[in-house]
Amino acid sequence: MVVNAPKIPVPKNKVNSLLPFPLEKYASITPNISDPTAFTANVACGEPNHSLIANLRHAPIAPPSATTIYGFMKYPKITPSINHTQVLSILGVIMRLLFLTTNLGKVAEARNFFQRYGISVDQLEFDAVEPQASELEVVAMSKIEQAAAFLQDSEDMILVEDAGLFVDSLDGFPGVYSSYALETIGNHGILKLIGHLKSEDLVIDSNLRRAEFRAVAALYKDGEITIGEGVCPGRISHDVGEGEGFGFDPIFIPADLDIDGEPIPFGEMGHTSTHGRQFGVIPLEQKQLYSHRKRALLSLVSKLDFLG
Ligand code: ITT
Repeated sequence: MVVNAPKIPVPKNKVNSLLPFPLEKYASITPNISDPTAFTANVACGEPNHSLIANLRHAPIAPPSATTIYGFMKYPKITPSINHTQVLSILGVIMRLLFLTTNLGKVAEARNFFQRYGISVDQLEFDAVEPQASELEVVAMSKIEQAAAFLQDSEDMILVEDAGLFVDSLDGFPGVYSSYALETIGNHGILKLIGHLKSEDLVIDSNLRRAEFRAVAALYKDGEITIGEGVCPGRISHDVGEGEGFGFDPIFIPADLDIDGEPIPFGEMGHTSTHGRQFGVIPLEQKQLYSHRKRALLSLVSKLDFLG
């Protein structure tokens, strides 16, 4: 589908790299049918193979006057499947996400995750009231509602994410009381509580000490809230392993993963493994392969059309 090239003023502050010829020289603009927020435009002059990539805020079939062009750049290959976020990120137009959390470890993981989408993550800190609820999702939703009042730029997004460690033999404790448990009894306290659960047999030992991290992530954008959930099964170690990690990382050993990145039962040899090491002692990049937070964010992103 080809529409006539519109004459549109270019917002200079959004221009990443302007091609050296006037807008009237466009030959055609080809909307991206699979993604109504993006299109490519071929240029009739200039160096061969140079294309223009722009961003259409509304549907491609909208009249040209409804078009917002964010910028232009040399793009040697037209990629029909390019999506809104990729266009913005190529153009250097960064979307901003405010992460409501007091935990810098969580901010680092979210930054690592969102950078591939061209989304910057800033920490948002205020005294949020945390409801004493038994569901992580209720806590996350309540925080989003409180944080929405602080939004200064309506283009920004807000992220909250609530996680907890659930130990099988303790009926899910500390669960939603994870922060409190960490502050009071700490990692050594958790080890003491299950200190009697051990076996020479690694599979039996692992099953006795089975635990999982769970995370619920909620993202607010344009008045809508999207929720994603993630789980990371594993077991509690016998000692505390210090390193880059935070919170319960020093006592949590994730289950090995199969070739598709899915957790497998204890006793089977995994395609990906920490070889019995805790989250606390492995680098962040490695933790991301297993992380409940990463899984919650992936599930969230899969529900967001604009991230494609
Ligand atoms: P915010 O609520 O301000 O975001 P928080 O540290 O209280 O920060 P959570 O409520 O999500 O974060 O987490 C509850 C506890 O579980 C807290 O003590 C965390 O340190 C710990 N925790 C969460 N995710 C973790 C992870 O990936 N690794 C280790 N511990 C984690």
